[in-house]
Amino acid sequence: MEEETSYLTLVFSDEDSRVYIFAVLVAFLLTAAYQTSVFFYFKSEEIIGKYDVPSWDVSFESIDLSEEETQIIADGTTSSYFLEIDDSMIMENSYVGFLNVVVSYEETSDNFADPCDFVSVNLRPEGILAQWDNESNSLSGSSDQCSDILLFVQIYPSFDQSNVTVVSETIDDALDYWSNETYGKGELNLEVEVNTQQRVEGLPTQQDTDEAVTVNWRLTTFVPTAKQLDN
Ligand SMILES: [Ca+2]
Repeated sequence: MEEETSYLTLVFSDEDSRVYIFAVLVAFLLTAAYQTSVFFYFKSEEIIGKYDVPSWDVSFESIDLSEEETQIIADGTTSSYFLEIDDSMIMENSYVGFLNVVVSYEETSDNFADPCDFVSVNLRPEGILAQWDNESNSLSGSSDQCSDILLFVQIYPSFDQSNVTVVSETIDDALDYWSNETYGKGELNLEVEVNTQQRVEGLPTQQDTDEAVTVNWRLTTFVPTAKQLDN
């Protein structure tokens, strides 16, 4: 202890040594300060950068298009209803989301106590690009109670009218997924079969030979917009 103290005293008592130690100390502190500032400056930029990709709230303005057609379908026959979906029908910057179909009929024979006919419908899974395997789809149905038959087809993937959050660099990237105009374009074919039912079979005055069936196509299209969210 004595020796060390005397050694240090010796070192610090020497002018050159003091200058040298001071210079080394300053150099060390400057280097440390520089490295620390570099770390915090550039690393923090990098860390912030990772969370700097903006989030977008994508919302959809829905526009429903409706077309209706009524046909008189003879007993025991099948008739097709067609829906043509093309650019003239779909507004610019809008896309085809999904389709609802309502098939309706009533008993129109005027025969006394004539029961409702049997109507069955089948939407052929072809003609347009759609999510034909979607589990929400309802492509066929029937009724013998004069009740409406409801069908549904998911056309644009994942579209259900609710907002989605997208992380992307630009607004165009955020809207890119929601800007595919190939979905839903083409022609759909709904087959409708009628089998009449009558109260008394074979009685000429009670003949029920056909039925009027109305098909209402309700196509939901959408215009997507994106708004940047505060991170
Ligand atoms: Ca009938």
